[in-house]
Amino acid sequence: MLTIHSRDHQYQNPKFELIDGQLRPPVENAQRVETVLSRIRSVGLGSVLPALERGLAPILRVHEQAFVDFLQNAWSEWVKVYGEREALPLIWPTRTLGYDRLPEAIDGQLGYYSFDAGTPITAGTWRAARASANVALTAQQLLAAGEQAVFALCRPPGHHAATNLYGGYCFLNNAAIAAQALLDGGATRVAILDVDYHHGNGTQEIFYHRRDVLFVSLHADPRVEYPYFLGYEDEKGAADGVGFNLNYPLPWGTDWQQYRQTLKIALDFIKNYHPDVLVVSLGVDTFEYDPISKFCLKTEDYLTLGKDIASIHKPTLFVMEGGYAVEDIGNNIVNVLSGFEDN
Ligand code: OKP
Ligand code: ZN
Repeated sequence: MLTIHSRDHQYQNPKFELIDGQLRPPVENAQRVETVLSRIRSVGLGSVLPALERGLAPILRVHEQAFVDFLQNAWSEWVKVYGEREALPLIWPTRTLGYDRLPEAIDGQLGYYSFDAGTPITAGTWRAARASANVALTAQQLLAAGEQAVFALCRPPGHHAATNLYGGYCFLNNAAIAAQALLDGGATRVAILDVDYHHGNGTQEIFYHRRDVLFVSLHADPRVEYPYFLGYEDEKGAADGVGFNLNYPLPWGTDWQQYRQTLKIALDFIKNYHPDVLVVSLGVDTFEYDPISKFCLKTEDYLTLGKDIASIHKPTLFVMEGGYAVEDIGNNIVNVLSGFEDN
């Protein structure tokens, strides 16, 4: 299987992130990609190719222009006021506070365009986020040209980023951008299977009113887990999209046997949708030793996960999302990909 990769991921390198009441070394760090890359090379998964620049057009098919402008300029606006330290929001337009005015000050704009304070913007965030989208788009092009499966080694991740919101370490929604590009390149129906531990609220929002993209997600129950406010089973899509959004919240402690029962149901549903292409939002933070998560999948289970995904026989684009057990993320990701290949 081909892998697409960009060195520019390293420009997202915050010194700290705000997590659980502390400023701590970021769990979403550059080492994650290096571990995956070295595992890909040591097992000989296939060639690793660089990302091609695709410009803003495919990004703007998914994200609002003003949001993209904001991401591009946020750092320089922040530095003018506070100097070169991580840009973080401290106020949000929520419930009975106004919510539809875009303030002029950077502090107000950060709140307007974000949904958490755990996602620092740094000097290189925009460069890294753009490169990550290009990684997904380069993989998408190869798939459109006839590859059966391609791995987009994206960082920063994307599935929490919505039309005009960033958060959850995500700025641009790589999987959604690739899915839209697949449609624009001639596909009629695209299915997205999100197996990251966290609900892909951004991907859900982007396609919620549409039936040309089916979004199916298995994740920790938002009643007790981030992102808390979306990802419930009664969110089934709206307007034309009713019936084309499927959430499977699972309890803390879910192991492979329980996970797989739900996965089979999800894959059956995807198969009956008859997609031209499958996009997998591939997070491995379902791992038993993930530092921020509470599922119990083991390294060998990821082989079976890949094999199960292959069983629906669709051209498949794997887009990397979360996974924070830095030592193991390489084995876990590559197990999904090699399990897929030797099904
Ligand atoms: C991004 B992705 C831990 C709080 C962590 C942020 C989670 C972002 C996950 N108590 N909150 O979906 O892997
Ligand atoms: Zn996650």
